Amino acid sequence: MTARLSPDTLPTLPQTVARPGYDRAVCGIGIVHFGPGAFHRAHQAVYTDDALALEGGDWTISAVSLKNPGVRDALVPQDGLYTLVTLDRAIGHRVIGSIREVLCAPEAQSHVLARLAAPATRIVTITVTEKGYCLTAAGELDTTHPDIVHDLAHPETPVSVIGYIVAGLRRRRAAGLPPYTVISCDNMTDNGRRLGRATAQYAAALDAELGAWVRDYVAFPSTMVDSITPATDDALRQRVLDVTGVADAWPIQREAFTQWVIEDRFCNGRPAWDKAGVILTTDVGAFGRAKLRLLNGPHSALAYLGGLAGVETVADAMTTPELAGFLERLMLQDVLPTVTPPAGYDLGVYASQILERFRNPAIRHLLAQIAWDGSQKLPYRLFGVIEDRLVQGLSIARPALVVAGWMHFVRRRAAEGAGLTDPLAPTLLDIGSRCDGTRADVDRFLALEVMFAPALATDTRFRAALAEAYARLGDGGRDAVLAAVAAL
Ligand code: CS2
Repeated sequence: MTARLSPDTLPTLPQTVARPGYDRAVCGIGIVHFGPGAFHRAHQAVYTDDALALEGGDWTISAVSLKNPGVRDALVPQDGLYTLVTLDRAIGHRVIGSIREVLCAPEAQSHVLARLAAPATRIVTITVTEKGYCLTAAGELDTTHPDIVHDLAHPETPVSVIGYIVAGLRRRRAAGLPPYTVISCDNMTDNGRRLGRATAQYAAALDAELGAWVRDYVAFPSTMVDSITPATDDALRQRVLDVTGVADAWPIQREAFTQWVIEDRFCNGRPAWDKAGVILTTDVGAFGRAKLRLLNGPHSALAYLGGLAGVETVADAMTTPELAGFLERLMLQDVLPTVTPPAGYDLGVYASQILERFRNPAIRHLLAQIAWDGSQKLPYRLFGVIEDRLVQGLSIARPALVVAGWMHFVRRRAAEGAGLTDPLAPTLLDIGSRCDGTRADVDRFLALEVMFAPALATDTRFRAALAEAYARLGDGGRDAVLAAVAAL
């Protein structure tokens, strides 16, 4: 039988596979992470692994899933170890050791709450994707969200990430302990500010004094996170087995490029992340907007327009001349003028590096994966570009084609009876099934208030551009889509 990756089998790995450069047994847990999916394990856990190797300290991670036991089931038998494969011209293999505990919250609630309340816990990091924050289109806490309704009624047995953060802070305050820094690592503009406001709002709804304490003493730095991380597949599992000689139930793959910018605002210490390549700065906003608009927006453009054209991966879309040309024009002509460069940045160089990363032939990044959760992602990635261009009286034909592409995508999924991975799936599929290919379809989608804030949904230029773009895409089939992108 093939041996499993574990502390016992680590010494048997070939020398070409890097391993944790510190004694895992002596580094205590100092970070609780919510949402240990592929991105966390490709990104923050790796920076922390580097920081531990450089400076040690009690900064290992307790990784907490809010719903599914999958990560716990895969990683507990491996004592939290997993393999990271970096895909570039040269392929790198490395075992990451920074995760020391893996919990599934619904089955370990008191353990999670005790971990949050422990004096040694000084940072909470989060990757729960946009939908996990339970915010309205205006960025406020959505107090009608079922998870928030539940948590406000049962604050000691929460289900939402904000519910957990506050339950932990409440215990710490009662025990006279300092709070932890809470770090959102999801792709949202001003993620820290949004999370801080929503958390304080939730805490105040439970107890006004607690709300004030959260506002005054808890740090919520904003961040920009970046590293393209395709979902794990069987080919990766096989590669890891072939290279390392041991089985890893859940290895992770990502591109070699990685970036993490954190607003330098911590209320209870931090690991030596700066020495591990993290940029600490006073203004993350410019980095976040540049990345969301120049990388994630174009990613979504490929996901919907490329997906409708029957293209499977980002790299394949980049070798389809009509799509690649459209993408470049979208980035350089539409998005770039709306972005203020972070200090010392040349946005032209930044954009061409992103295009180069999209072309990486070593990565099979499925467009279908990026297409998930469109109702949550598009507002952060694209609507700001549209709003800024409208203010300046500039054309929005190309960004509108992306939104119209998403509408055709939803319509097609509904027509095919295929599901949709999106928290609004039932509503979206219902709209999609009522679509008849006319301008009225656009109105049906625009009525979705949780996605389209009123100011945008009622803007006549936006409505007209969308209607035109929707018509341009015709039946949403390959020929019509390629002709539409080539014409703009
Ligand atoms: C992608 C991102 O799936 C998606 O929506 O746009 O996950 C993207 O790959 C990362 O943000 C890159 O840092």
